[in-house]
Amino acid sequence: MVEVFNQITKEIKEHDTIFIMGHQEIDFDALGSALCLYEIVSKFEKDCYLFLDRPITSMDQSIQNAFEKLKPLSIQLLFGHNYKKKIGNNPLIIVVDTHKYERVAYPKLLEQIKDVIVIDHHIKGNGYIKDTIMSYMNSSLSSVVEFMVHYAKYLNVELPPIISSIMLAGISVDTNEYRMKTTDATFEASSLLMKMGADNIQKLEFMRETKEDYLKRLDFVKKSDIVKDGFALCMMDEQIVQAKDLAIISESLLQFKKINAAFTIGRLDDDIVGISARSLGDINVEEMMEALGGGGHYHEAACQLKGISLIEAKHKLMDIIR
Ligand SMILES: [Mn+2]
Repeated sequence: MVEVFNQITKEIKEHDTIFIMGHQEIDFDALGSALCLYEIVSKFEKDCYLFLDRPITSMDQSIQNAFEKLKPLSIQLLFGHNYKKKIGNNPLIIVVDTHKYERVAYPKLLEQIKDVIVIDHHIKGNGYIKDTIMSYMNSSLSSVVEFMVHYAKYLNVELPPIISSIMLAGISVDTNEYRMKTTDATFEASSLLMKMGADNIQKLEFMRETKEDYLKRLDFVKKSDIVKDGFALCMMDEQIVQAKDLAIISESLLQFKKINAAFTIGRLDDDIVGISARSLGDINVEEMMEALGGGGHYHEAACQLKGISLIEAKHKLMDIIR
């Protein structure tokens, strides 16, 4: 790992302006990793910007709450406009928590700036960002936060407690509360974050949902079917939801005995249907989702299908399950 840290540090030092970008619909792992990196870059006295796909007011409520708490830190944010003046002479983009061109917060930025570093923990799939100056992809990591916390420690960079708390939330979300992809290194990273001032209560506060959302989800869990021995499927309705909503339902289904794989299908946009897949044991859902143009990890993966109905998406999925 030390070699990777040194290589990133070298690149940061050799550039003047650093743009940090997570994926669209930023989650706590992407946000926590980006913020940690932002703190690191700032220590090298470089101009640094966190590039987001949308204004904070149209983000997920829990992410909005996090940004509210981040206000005193005056982090420089960009939203896909007015960035050209900031590019300067010698810019670098660091992409975290995705390696797919179309998934980054603002794909256009990748056309404008040629020096790109990718740091991700998903299994490499199609549509990855080509021509990077460096790419560190390690699918044995629970989250990118797990990597970043060690990088901060290596450089002796002290993180503000609020950033540590957001990073801890990142590990919690990506592991579904230490149920998936969790190794000794995941607990070690969490322990480091607590030592750096992460507040577990604050983390829980970030992750709270409304009672209405909880009951709505329960209703879908109730309506899910066993479509094959050990395979559960939940069909949502036409209401537009976020990708993470699908993931949470699939994860809920895995809590039950005799369910070894769970799939949730729902509408992500007027012409996009999403499928979120979760599994236990030797069922590789990454392969299944990759067959539909998606990707992810062995035990958790997803795909997005354009221009088809929920029922058509179900048929495509059933073909693969069978
Ligand atoms: Mn992640």
